[in-house]
Amino acid sequence: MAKSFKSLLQSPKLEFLMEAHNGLSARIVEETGFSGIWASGLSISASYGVRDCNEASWTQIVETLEFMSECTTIPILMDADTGFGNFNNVIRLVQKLEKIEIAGICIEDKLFPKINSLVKGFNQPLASIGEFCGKINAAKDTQKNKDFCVIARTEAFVTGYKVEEAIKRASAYAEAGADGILVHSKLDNPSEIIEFVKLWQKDTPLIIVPTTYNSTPTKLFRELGISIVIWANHNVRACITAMREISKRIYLDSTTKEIESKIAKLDDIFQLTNMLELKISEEKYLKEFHDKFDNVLSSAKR
Ligand code: SPV
Ligand code: MG
Repeated sequence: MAKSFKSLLQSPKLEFLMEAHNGLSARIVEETGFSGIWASGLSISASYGVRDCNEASWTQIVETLEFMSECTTIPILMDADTGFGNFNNVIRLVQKLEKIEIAGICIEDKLFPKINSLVKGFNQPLASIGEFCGKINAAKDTQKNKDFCVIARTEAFVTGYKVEEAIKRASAYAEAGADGILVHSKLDNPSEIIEFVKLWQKDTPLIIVPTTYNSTPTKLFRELGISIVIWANHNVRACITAMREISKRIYLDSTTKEIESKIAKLDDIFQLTNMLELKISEEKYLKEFHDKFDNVLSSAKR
């Protein structure tokens, strides 16, 4: 997994990660054809019904990732927020993630507990460059798989700094060993990203999250030489819209007749959760039991 994520990161072509927030959504992302998954902190928190400010514990998030990992065969990049504490928490996290075959982490240069970058009206203090570089070093020193990726995310623009600070931070993170830089912006246009790319002189690949500058043509990201675009929260948002619509219709109609054609069939669930494999295993492992049981039944009937 780590190797295949690293090749996405380093490929000369623009690649895409799609958000998932549990095993089912992860499987749907893979089935759609995406080459990788963004395990979004916002979306996983929202799916638990909590805020994206480290209200869910890191072990609760890792448990979700374990299901996602088991359900898929494409790499998962974990949105690891600030690393859930200091360098030592980052070490513990990387140790656990490698065991469940997560391809890499993305850590951001804010302070624990963080607050989602796109929420308005909150202070978003940044970590010192030195402390954040220590987390990157700790992650890189801990990983056993040489391809496990550590993405350093700078929130300089999000917290109101200009491009010079974003470049200073990203350069320090690249020098500390980050495999990629995620440069985030909350503007509704790509101007900060364009300014950043113009001044970026390192080879370290760049990742962006165009949630707010979503009307920018993808062609521009290709021209800028961006490595990966993350569609960060669109599956959880799709779920909210769909669940609201269906709940409301059933509530108003007191029947499901009208909406049956609009929702997934039960067979779809069985296929997504691979019931066929259970049938095959049952034939393999329970055959003897069934044969005996059938004999007992038929002699009882006689
Ligand atoms: C997430 O998906 O949790 C992210 C991206 O970190 S953002 O919500 O834009 O901060
Ligand atoms: Mg996040």
